[in-house]
Amino acid sequence: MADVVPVPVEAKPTGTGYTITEDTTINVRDDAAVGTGEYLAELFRPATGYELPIEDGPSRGLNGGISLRLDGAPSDVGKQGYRMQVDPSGVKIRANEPAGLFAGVQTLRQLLPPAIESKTEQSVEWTVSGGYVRDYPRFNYRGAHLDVARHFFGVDAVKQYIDYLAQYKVNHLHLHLTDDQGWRIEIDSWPNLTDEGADSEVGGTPGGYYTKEEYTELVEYAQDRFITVIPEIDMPGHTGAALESYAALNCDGEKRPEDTGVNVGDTSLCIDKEVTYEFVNDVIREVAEMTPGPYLHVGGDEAHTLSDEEYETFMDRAIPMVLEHGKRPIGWHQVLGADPPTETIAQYWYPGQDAPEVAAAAEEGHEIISSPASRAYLDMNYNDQDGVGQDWAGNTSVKDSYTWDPGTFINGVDESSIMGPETALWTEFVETLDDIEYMTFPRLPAIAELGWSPASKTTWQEFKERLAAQGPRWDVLDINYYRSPQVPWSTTASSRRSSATESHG
Ligand code: IFG
Repeated sequence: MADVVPVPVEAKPTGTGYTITEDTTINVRDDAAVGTGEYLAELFRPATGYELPIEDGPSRGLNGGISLRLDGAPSDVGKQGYRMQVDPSGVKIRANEPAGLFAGVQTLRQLLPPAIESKTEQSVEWTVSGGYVRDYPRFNYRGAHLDVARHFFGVDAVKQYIDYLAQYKVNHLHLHLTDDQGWRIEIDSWPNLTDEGADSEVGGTPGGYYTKEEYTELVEYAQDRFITVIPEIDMPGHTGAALESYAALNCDGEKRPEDTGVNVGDTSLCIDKEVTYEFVNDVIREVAEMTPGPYLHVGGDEAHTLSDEEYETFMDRAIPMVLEHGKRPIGWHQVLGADPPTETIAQYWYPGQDAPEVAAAAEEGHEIISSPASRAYLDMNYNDQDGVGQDWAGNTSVKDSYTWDPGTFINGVDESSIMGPETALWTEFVETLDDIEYMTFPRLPAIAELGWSPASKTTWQEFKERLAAQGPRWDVLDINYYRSPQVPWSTTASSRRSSATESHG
């Protein structure tokens, strides 16, 4: 029970545990739990080599089994929590909702030896130590943002990222789909966005985009793991790819040249043109239609070419469109400058703890997602030697990413206004899945714990031991993680290939 990340609310070792054998069955009585049963079976079959049949009804197997049920959970574990009991008769996971069973499966996964992560059969005794776990999240929202505009990452890479999020109980994936360097989502009514605006990326390599079918494939893959996709169409700034694709969207009527650089803040849609709002409405409508989740992110950051009035004029028209198309708007916290409707969520991203405009907005009833660049921006380098990212918010060590509290970080914002933490991985200099893994591990599991576990149980001295115990799992999963000297990694961990580690100034 000792090494689970995120640390559970309550975990008590009891007597003898349970060993998974070739006779083990997975017992699922509720139809809504079958998907999680199948997920669990697919997770454990490769390394164990066992059939792990899924049966409905009480376990008929001789030596018990793993049972997932939607009754019998204490009400205080809520919609995302679970209760787990491990004893010689088997593993019992109980939850009020399927998401809770899924969280319990992630914990069970970590109670087995690291070899369980292997894709090939391992001769290991698959014993789960006896115990009782009662667990549920501190914040209902635990997010991870991925910038697929600066560098494009295809469906397989994003699915892999989704698997990493699921492993640590992160339940929202914010996809930064558009920026100066690329438009990554097909919009039928404005085809040039991807015909012209998707064929490059930072550095000039080919880029790419998601067709509507591919985007839907990602949404469904995430949903099967109880992860909600949040699409971001960054506006009115960070719109270079749209301005390159359609001359009409530019105030001067000229297409903007292709951008393969890393500047920020020098682009904007043309606030005074009616065609801009037709464009925005069409894009919001089509993105909303292909997004089952409740949120649509309008960006709103770094519109430095606009006056406050121009920015407010734009947001006063764009945000109601999000609401009209049935979604709840999110914006980077600059959106508050337009005094948007209270249901607009502000995503705080500056590095410091003082943000009076955010505190005032929280007072008025806005909810806040906490993504301070000094803690949660995974594109920040670990230190002056290691990382493929940036350092404008300072280097962010593993310890920096853990030793803060999303509930209290922003001065004057009460925890009750905080939806939860969200990591952000910007990809100006992050080019490969290896780079993504290097910047994400170990810092994403650290922040995932801050989002899930009780604040009273998140102490660095204790966490770093549990984090070290994750290393052998990441080795088996072949994750290219940064072996931070702050973490007492076990010596058995194999030597790691590291990513391009020159840091970018
Ligand atoms: N700020 C920009 C991003 C990206 C980032 C890199 C936000 C909201 C710096 N905006 O973060 O586009 O360039 O760390």
